[in-house]
Amino acid sequence: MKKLFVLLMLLAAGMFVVPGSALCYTIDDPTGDYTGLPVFEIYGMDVTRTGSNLNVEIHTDYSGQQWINNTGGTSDNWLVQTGDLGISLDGDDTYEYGVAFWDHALFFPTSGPTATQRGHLYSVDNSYSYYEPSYGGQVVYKGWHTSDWYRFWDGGSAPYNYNKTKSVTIARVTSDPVPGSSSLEWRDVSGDSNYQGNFLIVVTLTDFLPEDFAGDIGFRWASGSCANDIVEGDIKYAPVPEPATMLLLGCGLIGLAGFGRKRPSKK
Ligand SMILES: [Ca+2]
Ligand SMILES: [Ca+2]
Ligand SMILES: [Ca+2]
Repeated sequence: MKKLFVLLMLLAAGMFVVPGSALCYTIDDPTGDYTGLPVFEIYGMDVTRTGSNLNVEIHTDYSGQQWINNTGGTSDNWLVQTGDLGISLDGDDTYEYGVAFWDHALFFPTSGPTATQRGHLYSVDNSYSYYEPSYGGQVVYKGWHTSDWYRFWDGGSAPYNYNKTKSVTIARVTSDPVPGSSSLEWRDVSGDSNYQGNFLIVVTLTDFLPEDFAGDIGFRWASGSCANDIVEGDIKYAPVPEPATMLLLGCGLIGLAGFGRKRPSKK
C-alpha cells in the first residue's frame, strides 16, 4: 500500500510539473506590470547554452527606438530607447557586465571609450555611483545609469509615469568592449498583434565567466530607459549540469519515502 501511495504521489507531482514547465520561460515576467503604454510589456527571458555560447532571448512587445506619444499632444513625441542587458555573476544587484542595446554616451568618462556600441559586451565599473538632486536624484548606481538620468533628459519635470532609480543602461565601463564575440538582434514575430517578438543576445561564456565558475548568474533588462517594464532573475550555472539535476530529484524521492514511513508510527 505504501509503495502504491508513493507511486501515486509521484504521478500526481509529475502531472503538475510537466505541463507547467512547457509554458514557462527560464525567467518569467508578469503580464500587465508595465508602466506607461502596453508596448513596453516584457513576458520573460529564456537563457540557454549552446557549446561555448550563452543565449539570452528576451520576449517583449518593445523592439526599441520607437517614437512614443504618451499624452496625445502633438509636441509630446519622443524616442524611447531600451535598457541594456545586465549580467551579475553572483545573483546580487551589482551587474558586473552589460551588453549595450544601442550606441549611447557613457557618464562623463575620465578615460577609455565615451560611448557604447550596440551588441558589444562591457565590463561595468561597479565602483562608481553618482547622486545629483538637480538631475532628479540617483543618476548612476554602481556603474549603471538609472531611470532618473533619462527622466532628466526627457524634460525633468514632465508628469509622465516612470520607475524611479532603476538601473537601466551602462554608465561607466572599465575599458573598451570585452574582446571576443557577442551579438544582438531583434526578431519580429509577424501575424500576432499581441506579441511582437524577441531580442536574441549571444555572448561567449569564456569572455566573461571565470574558469570553473559555478553558481548563480543574474540577468536584468528594462524595456524602456525609464524602466517601463523590467525582467530580472537568476539561473543556476554549473559546468556539468546533469548530475546536479539527478541529485535534486534523488533528494526529493528520499524525502517523500521518509515522510510515508513516519506517519503510521504516530498512532
Ligand atoms: Ca511584464
Ligand atoms: Ca554581481
Ligand atoms: Ca516586469
